[in-house]
Amino acid sequence: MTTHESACPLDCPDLCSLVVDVEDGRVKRVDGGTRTPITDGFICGKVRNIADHLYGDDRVRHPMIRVGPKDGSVEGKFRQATWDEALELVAQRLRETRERAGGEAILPFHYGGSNGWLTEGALATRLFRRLGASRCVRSLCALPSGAAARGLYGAVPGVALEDYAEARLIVLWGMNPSATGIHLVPIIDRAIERGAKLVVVDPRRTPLARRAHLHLAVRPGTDLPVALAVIRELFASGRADERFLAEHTRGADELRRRAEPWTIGRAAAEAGISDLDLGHFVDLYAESRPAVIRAGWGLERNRNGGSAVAAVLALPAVAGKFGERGGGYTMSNGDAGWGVGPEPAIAAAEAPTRAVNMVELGRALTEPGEGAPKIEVLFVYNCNPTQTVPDQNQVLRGLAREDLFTVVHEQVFTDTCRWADVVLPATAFLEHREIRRGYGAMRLYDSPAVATPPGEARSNNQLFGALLEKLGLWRDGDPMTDDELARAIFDGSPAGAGLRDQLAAKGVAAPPLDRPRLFVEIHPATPDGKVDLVPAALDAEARHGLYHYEADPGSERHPLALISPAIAQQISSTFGQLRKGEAAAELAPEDAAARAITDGDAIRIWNDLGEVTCRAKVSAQVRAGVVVLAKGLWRFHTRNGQASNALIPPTLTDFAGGACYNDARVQVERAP
Ligand SMILES: Nc1nc2c(c(=O)[nH]1)N[C@H]1C(S)=C(S)[C@@H](COP(=O)(O)OP(=O)(O)OC[C@H]3O[C@@H](n4cnc5c(=O)[nH]c(N)nc54)[C@H](O)[C@@H]3O)O[C@H]1N2
Ligand SMILES: Nc1nc2c(c(=O)[nH]1)N[C@H]1C(S)=C(S)[C@@H](COP(=O)(O)OP(=O)(O)OC[C@H]3O[C@@H](n4cnc5c(=O)[nH]c(N)nc54)[C@H](O)[C@@H]3O)O[C@H]1N2
Ligand SMILES: [Mo]
Repeated sequence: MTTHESACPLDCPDLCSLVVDVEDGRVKRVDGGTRTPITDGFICGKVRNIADHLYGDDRVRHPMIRVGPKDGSVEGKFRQATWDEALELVAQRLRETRERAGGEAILPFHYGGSNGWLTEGALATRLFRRLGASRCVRSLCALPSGAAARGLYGAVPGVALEDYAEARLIVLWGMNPSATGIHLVPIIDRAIERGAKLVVVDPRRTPLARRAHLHLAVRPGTDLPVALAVIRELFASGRADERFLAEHTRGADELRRRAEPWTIGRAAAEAGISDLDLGHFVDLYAESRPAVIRAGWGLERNRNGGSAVAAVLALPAVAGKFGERGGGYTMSNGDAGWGVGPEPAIAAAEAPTRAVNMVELGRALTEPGEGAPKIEVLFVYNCNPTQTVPDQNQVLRGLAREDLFTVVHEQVFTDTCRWADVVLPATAFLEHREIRRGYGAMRLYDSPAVATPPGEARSNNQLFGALLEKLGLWRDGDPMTDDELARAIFDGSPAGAGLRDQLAAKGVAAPPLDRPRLFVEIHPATPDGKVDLVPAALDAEARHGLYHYEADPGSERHPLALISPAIAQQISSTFGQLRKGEAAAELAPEDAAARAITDGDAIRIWNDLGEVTCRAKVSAQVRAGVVVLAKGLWRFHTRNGQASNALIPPTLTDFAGGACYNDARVQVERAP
């Protein structure tokens, strides 16, 4: 038995440090380490049990090639192949398609939220850039949030999660850390013990909402008017920090003008909350110092998402909450001033080939549009599009095309693999090296492979490196091995040497400024160093201008808002194969009663895009008018094999082209 230090690169803000016991190349035990300050020796159940994922029955162990028609079934549809045969087939299809139809007939499809600079950004990107393939716009998550945060503040980190212990008021806005980043919970506990107040803005009574001093159970997609009303009221009641606004921001008058229509009463009515509660929130926020807003991703996943994030992030500037530990906001902490990135490892320039927004995959595969080349090869890695992309039925219609050649590089046999022409076995973290920086915890790891991949699994870089060579797209001096790629990343800029030294000495690197405070150690990274409250670029890009509210898309036929939040046992669809048993959709007691639905009934949830049949859970934790069906469900979790995405429109956020997962509007009835 050997024991190794590692880190968890899965898509979670916490970036835990791990201690891993390995015997005969197999992972035996995983526990929390102490090198990430917030991990503090404990980790989530998902990663503690990762051996079930690594060595379970669903693991893809060998390459497989399709032998039967594409109908989504598995039995008799695949045969085992050697890597040589599979690689030759894939290389030949890529070569032939590019020569005949052009590179843009090839679409790489990858999200890679759970991947770092070695397995997301390196050789795959180089291969597809050199092929002149279509570009995949990675829009499943965080694009509007990132654009809003950078528009207002530039590329700077927010409040360190450790510093929440110092806050007197913590606002969790569209964020459920009890499932999605559990290490913030004990820090919030400590703050509460020291007298801090907690406010939660969420359509659900999440575990922390149950303990909050104030829970604003807003209707999905109404955060923009709520935040604008807070801004309006702060100005109107003389509680805006006019001195701070004059010195450190631009656009305050314009923001105030745009917030003007949103009185407390009007915003509260739109959000379906009481004016008293909203007024109470303004008072709490105005009076508390330090006050911190943890903006989650629940905020962005609707038609108003970009403007909503921008308005929420404007609050600490309007109220003058910066300048002390535990005051301000946190969105993503990915921009912690690392000064290094994956581009030098990619070593191939991006060309302006056709861009396909991931949200629109179904349409791109079935109706490419005037003049756009037809997609003939789809190469899926680091992603499970049948379960995570909007408009599941259109995606499935696209994947069912017999003239589409689909390659899926995967760890486990996901529902997307069912539609592949070639399935290739992929390694998981702990089996390959990874370089990853956190987007919550501000740390960076270079974690070695510590376990032997089962079967014939190969890493992304092994796969894409082999294809670069086979296709003659390899060039002299290209970094190819993980060592060479890592060297390119750290040698690629002056900051790299210091990070490498830290990694060598401590196994973890901290950014140049640990726990930096905005307006103390760091300043907005905007061109003039001020907070830009109405950034011109976002205002121009936004569908109807920044801070414009688009009304609820509900209708009489489809009155209920379906939301699909994260659950503790999975990361998006990852680990879903281990969660046996049928999923339940939660609905509020009044909505259930109106439809004669009782707990445990089979129900049908539908709209014009599709339907899901599953079990009902009648729950007082959901506000009226809202149905909850977890994100990332697998086909076996529901009675008709469909997931929430069967009901989610492939529409885009007001700016930055993000997914509108929480804009699905549905009707529900007892299943016959
Ligand atoms: N265990 C676990 N951890 C994860 C993940 C996972 O799947 N499982 N996913 C990871 C990823 S990819 C991400 S992006 C993060 C996401 O982290 P979070 O942002 O915490 O997760 P979500 O569940 O997407 O949304 C948070 C909350 O927003 C609420 N919500 C939905 N619509 C609205 C709305 O319109 N307004 C407001 N105010 N709230 C709304 C939901 O009820 C939910 O409680 O978590 C990461 N961590
Ligand atoms: N309905 C609904 N859908 C959603 C959301 C929602 O709120 N509602 N949220 C969205 C969010 S926040 C996100 S981030 C996306 C995530 O969407 P996806 O990127 O599709 O994420 P996962 O479902 O985790 O699937 C990732 C897959 O990559 C594989 N993988 C992991 N590492 C490697 C590797 O090194 N190599 C290869 N080849 N494969 C690897 C995993 O086994 C897994 O099957 O989902 C989105 N989908
Ligand atoms: Mo995400």
